[in-house]
Amino acid sequence: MSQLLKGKNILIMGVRNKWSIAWGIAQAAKAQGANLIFTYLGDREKESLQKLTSGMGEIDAYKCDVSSDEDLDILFSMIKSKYGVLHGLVHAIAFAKSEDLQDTFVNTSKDGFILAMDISVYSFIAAVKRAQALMSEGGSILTLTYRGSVKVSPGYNIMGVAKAALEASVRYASHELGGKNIRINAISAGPIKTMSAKGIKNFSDILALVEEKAPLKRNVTLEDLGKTAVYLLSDLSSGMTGEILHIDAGYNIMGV
Ligand code: NAD
Ligand code: IMJ
Repeated sequence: MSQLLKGKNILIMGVRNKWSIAWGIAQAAKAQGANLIFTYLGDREKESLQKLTSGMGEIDAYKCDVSSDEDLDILFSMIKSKYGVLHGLVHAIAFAKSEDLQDTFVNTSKDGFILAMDISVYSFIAAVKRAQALMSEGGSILTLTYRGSVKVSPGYNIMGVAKAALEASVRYASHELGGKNIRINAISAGPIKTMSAKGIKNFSDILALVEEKAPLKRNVTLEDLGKTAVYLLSDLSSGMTGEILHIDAGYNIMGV
């Protein structure tokens, strides 16, 4: 078995349960020999993470609500004192008020806008700022986005605007950190049934449509995303930064 991530300290932010994209990425990275460090949002997520990682040996996990600068500061100072160096960061976090994903886009409230941008975009910038200070041997940072950033996906609303800002943030941060050999990319994932897709109107119709129209005639899996994340986190992608990779069974290339 190859060990593409052997000896690399990789921070994974965004595991909520076994369906989380972050968990798919964590499993793939672990299989390639990475030393994983996790963050969780609250007690519920902590318990679920403990169950998931119980077979992985000793694993560090820290509480981090990304809306709290204090949580972020404590997290990265703990990582600095325990590990010294960070090689990878996976940001798989998004949140908007459920009413803003149900009402019409033009009814987005100011506080709903600020919340979605804070949790789904600023958290990425805040984590990158702290992570890069620990990436003294170079590094790879990745985040998750969705096609709703560039095409209208009814109901995605403020999250589409947030993902557009996230993708632009990937480009601006890549430009600034390239000189330190820190690469930053995003995976634009096809729809996957996670907690963040639960309760979304017509989600099974969307999955069925992708299965019918996508070149690969199927939806993507956590394994598809995990394998791409390993590529991005490893030296295999050494020449790539600032990129948005579509891992969507080819759906995005289709016209009518
Ligand atoms: P998920 O619900 O499993 O993950 C979202 C995570 O965000 C959870 O772990 C949750 O605890 C965390 N989170 C929310 N608010 C937080 C806060 N204040 N502080 C810290 N963490 C917080 O769902 P997922 O689908 O795995 O989502 C991961 C990423 O993938 C998101 O950025 C999402 O937009 C993106 N994405 C999802 C899909 C999809 O169809 N599921 C498609 C493309 C992109
Ligand atoms: C989310 C809303 C509307 C349409 C959607 C989605 N489609 C897909 C998603 C078509 C694929 C899932 N996605 C890509 C997300 O980024 C989801 C983010 C999200 C989901 C929720 C649901 C529960 C809640 N707040 C949320 N905030 C962000 O209260």
